[in-house]
Amino acid sequence: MRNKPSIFVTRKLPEAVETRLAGDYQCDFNPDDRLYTGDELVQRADKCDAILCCHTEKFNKEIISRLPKNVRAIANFSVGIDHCDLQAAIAKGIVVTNTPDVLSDATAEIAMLCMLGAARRGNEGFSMVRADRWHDWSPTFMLGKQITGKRFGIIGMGRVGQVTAKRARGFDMQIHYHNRSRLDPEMEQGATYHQQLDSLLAVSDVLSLHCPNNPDSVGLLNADRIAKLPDGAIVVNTARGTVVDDDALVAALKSGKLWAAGIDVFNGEPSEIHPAYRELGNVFVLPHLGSATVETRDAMGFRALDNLDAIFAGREPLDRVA
Ligand code: 8YV
Repeated sequence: MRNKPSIFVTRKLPEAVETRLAGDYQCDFNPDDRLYTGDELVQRADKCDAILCCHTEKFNKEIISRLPKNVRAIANFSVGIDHCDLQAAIAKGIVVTNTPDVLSDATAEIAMLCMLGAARRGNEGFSMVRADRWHDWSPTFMLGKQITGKRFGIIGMGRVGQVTAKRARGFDMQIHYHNRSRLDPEMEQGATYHQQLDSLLAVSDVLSLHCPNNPDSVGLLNADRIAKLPDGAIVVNTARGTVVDDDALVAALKSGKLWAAGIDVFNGEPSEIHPAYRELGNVFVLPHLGSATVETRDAMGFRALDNLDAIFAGREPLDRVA
């Protein structure tokens, strides 16, 4: 009988996912969940047929070019593939897949948490109670911004953007969006399309970022664009830190141009984030928890495995990105 294909699994995955992996493949697991260096990634790929990795492993041009010939596929445990040089993978004949759809609900939930945390001063309130600094109540105590009925602007109306719009409608928010192309009316669900980004910015009481990290989106939310938001707007980022110019966002949060920001993803995450995000009261921060639910992480693992199963059965994987 032919040996089972061998998979290098770069991070510790949920138990149910590792159980299925162990049943169907020969696996090089990472039980200590150590973050491998680029050299280690190349070394450990030595005998595997495919790599199952996360966004924490940077498969850049250099690393991909050094991968041994036995590597047929890189199955990402993520929807974002900005950590993977797709052109380099194509040049080497390596199939790359991702895990769309299954994390849209979880990420939209985190976008709502970030929005509410920012609007209702979640960071200040939480810190006050925990540090035993809450000793009074008054009618004017810690007033926040109500979001019900306000305008919710979305940059990037893909899968996550659309689910987030649906959740925001639950707060009677009016949905506006900017996207490369306009959605069909049944997907738009009454949302207002803005072909020009500037026109979206002008009406975004809450601006929520849902675009991928690519050359077009790096630094997209810069000082000029922040200036076009309504005074007192709220910025929510559950996409990628790279979409934001941190100095510009911090300046606007300090000056009062923006009311607050709710941020789940950062430039330099996890440890090299802009220091002001740890200090400013009007920033509600989370450590990249967008897809971090039991249900979603299982689903992401199974989706990555479905892709590997297809590849090794000689079928086209559902989520091929290269
Ligand atoms: C994932 C994400 O948890 O899927 C993505 O692109 O940003 C996250 O929600 C992470 O990337 C897992 O590798």
